[in-house]
Amino acid sequence: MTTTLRRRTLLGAAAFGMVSASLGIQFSSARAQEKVTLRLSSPATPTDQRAVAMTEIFGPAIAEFATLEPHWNAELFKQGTELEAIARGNLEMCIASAQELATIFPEFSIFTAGYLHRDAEHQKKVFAADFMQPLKQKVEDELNVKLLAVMYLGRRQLNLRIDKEIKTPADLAGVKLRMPGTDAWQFLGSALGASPVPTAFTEIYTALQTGAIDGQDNPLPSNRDSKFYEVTKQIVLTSHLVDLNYIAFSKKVWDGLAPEQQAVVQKAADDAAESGRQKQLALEAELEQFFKDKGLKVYTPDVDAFRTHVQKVYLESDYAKSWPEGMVDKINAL
Ligand code: KDO
Repeated sequence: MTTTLRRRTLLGAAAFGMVSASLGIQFSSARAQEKVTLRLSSPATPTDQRAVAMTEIFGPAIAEFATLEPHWNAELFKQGTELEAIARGNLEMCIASAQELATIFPEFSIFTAGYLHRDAEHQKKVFAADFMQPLKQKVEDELNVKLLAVMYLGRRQLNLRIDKEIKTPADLAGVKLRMPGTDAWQFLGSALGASPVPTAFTEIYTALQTGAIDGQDNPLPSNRDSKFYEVTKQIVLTSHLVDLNYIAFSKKVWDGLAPEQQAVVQKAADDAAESGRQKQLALEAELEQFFKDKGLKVYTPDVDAFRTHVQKVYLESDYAKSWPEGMVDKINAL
């Protein structure tokens, strides 16, 4: 129901965006010499490796004909509203999650399922696979958004302010686990065995500090960047989601670029994603010690128990009914 309503509103917005798009193209060709401004909005911190890659690699690579204007910490648009802003023609770029896309295109919920992607390399292969093409095309045709590249956010781990040792999903019963606001995220929290609480990324620190939540889940680099270790006691290495974001680009702006410029934008996105991926992987490998030095307990639970439970919950869910036929097998086979 939520998905249907959101889909109608957004696809309407995209149609409106198309009208202003044609105006925009005339406008931009009239001013062919002027640089395009690409406003990018994301809740990521400026020190996040995705942000660093966009600022240091993507921005300079397109500088001849476009200016990247990034807005971090959700300063321009609230987390989860960015795709709508692009569809309406109010924003040019964002770093979108599959969970946000799944609110409009239910088939994207496949990428929100716990223990599906194996690692960063697998995630990259899935994005490049033939079976991904119709999904990308649908987003482009219906929402006016181009998904240029997949960014590796990292393996999500539980990060709790409570002392209780967590070995299996049963140990999370009653634990108030912050998850982002969309249904697919909330579902992941329940699938882990916890009681999910919707909270925006920018509000996590205070919610942990005041005890409004018992914990949150994010990859180790995000936990360090946002200083969650100051207000939590433990990290449980569940690795329950090899998380991704897509570099999302306004189709309206894309269509106004010359083919050579489009090629430069595409390469810049690929290069930024690759650089961010490598840096994020390196950080994940070294940060366990950082958190231990900060006095947190860091340990591995019974990951098989989590995997078995979470996969079963997803396969039996309504989400699985929206997944393209045979896609789980194709993903697993890669
Ligand atoms: C989060 O809200 O926990 C999350 O990690 C979800 C991601 O999809 C992404 O939006 C991320 O926040 C932000 O980019 C902040 O790092």
